[in-house]
Amino acid sequence: MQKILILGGTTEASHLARHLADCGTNAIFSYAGRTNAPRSQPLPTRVGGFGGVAGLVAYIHAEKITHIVDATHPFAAQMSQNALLAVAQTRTPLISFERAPWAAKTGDNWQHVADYPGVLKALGETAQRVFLAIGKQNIDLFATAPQHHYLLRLVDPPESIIPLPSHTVEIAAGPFDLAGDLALLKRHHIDVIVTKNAGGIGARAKLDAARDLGLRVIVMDRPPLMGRQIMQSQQDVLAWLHQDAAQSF
Ligand code: 3Y8
Ligand code: NAP
Repeated sequence: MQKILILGGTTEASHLARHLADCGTNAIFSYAGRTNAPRSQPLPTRVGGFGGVAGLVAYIHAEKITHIVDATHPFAAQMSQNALLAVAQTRTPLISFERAPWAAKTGDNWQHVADYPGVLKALGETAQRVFLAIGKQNIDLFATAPQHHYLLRLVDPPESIIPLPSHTVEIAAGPFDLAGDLALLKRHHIDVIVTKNAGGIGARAKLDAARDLGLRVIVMDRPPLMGRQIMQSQQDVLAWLHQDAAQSF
């Protein structure tokens, strides 16, 4: 009897959950519990960490999970790493459902960097108005560059002091659209955008808006994670689930 665990938190995970629910598939959706009110899912949902690799192994056994779809964000590297290590012990089939990285188009003014120090270097010394579109988990790294004004878009109101002398907070959860992000960039007189190369459709509006306004974009490349079987479309993931299920009977 197939029982699928979806490691979620992305637009693709939500779309997959909708499809599996509509098909009456036996599946569980999992959130880390990072945000106060995550989008409700049409599947039974668990919220919170598993407790590392050992916790995930125990969960797989306790819930009799037969397949795992890692549909977490490309920058959720720890979760993806833990899933790889857990299934090495449980021998549970695992697929990574990860959207393709964004690629610059004609008219884009992008600078690729590998990490946050690279972002700070690319920002330079001259004070600028920066749309720091990276969420809240790494804001404090920018306290070393207080000369800039930072626009922060957060899912929930910050619970602690933002260590940036000049900043504005906008509370919003995506997916975002072009009109909204164009208005945001104009309203805040943004000079440069900082983004992770998340890929997908939910966060790309700011890149299209940047192109329209001729703004520079600093793009953080994804953390490398070896040893995963990656699929970039829901169709391929469903085929993998159906084919593997057929084999397991
Ligand atoms: C808790 C679930 C869906 C999924 C929607 C996608 C799109 C909108 C765009 C900007 C960039 C950012 C951030 C972002 C986007 C989607 C997707 C995506 C980027 C929710 C969600 C959870 C999270 C966690 C949150 C992080 C933060 C990152 C904000 C729900 C809304 C910046 C990533 O406050 C915090 O601690 C937020 C933490 C991890 C990155 C960070 O480091 O701060 N996502 N985002 C998931 C969980 O608990 O397991 O609350 O409903 C999901 C989505 N966020 O179902 O429609 O698919 O990527 N999420 C980035 O891309 O850089 C915003 O503002 O332009
Ligand atoms: P992370 O750094 O890779 O993971 C940190 C810990 O959070 C994991 O070790 C695990 O805790 C727990 N965790 C992460 N994802 C989980 C899930 N789907 N279900 C249960 N536990 C989970 O993760 P992150 O970058 O903080 O991302 C957290 C969530 O936000 C994920 O669902 C991700 O898809 C979503 N998200 C992240 C980003 C981003 O920019 N990072 C963007 C959009 C959405 P234990 O070790 O205790 O099991």
